[in-house]
Amino acid sequence: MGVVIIDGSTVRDFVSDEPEFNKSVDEQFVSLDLNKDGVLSRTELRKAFQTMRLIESHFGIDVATTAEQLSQLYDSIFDKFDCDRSGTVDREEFRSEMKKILLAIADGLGSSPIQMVLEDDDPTFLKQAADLEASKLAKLQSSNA
Ligand SMILES: [Ca+2]
Repeated sequence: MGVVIIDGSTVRDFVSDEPEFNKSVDEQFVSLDLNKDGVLSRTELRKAFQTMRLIESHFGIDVATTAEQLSQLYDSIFDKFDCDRSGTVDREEFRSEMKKILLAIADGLGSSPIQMVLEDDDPTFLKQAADLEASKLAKLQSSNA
């Protein structure tokens, strides 16, 4: 477990590093595609958001609290992801929505850093964004030395 500090630019850097971002999103996609049919169903995506804890921690203040509200929220998110209304979310849809969500989070964070306490194996994108930032800092420091 560790504490990381991230702000909007941390998240934006992560998203704009396209190869790294796509790799990470694709990994997430594969691990979420429980029945391995190459697309995410409503159930799979719902599990995804429960796992990533994006909704509870980052979708804003006072988001859904009851099971019913949560359910509606997950439904509306699924509809957002499923751009072509096919009833499933494919890899491209997943990538582009994750990007939008993360950029929205970045805007929300702005330049005020937040502290996050994370498990070492935390699967969230924000953890990966923070790791990327840390590795860049490390490179910067070693090149200055
Ligand atoms: Ca699937």
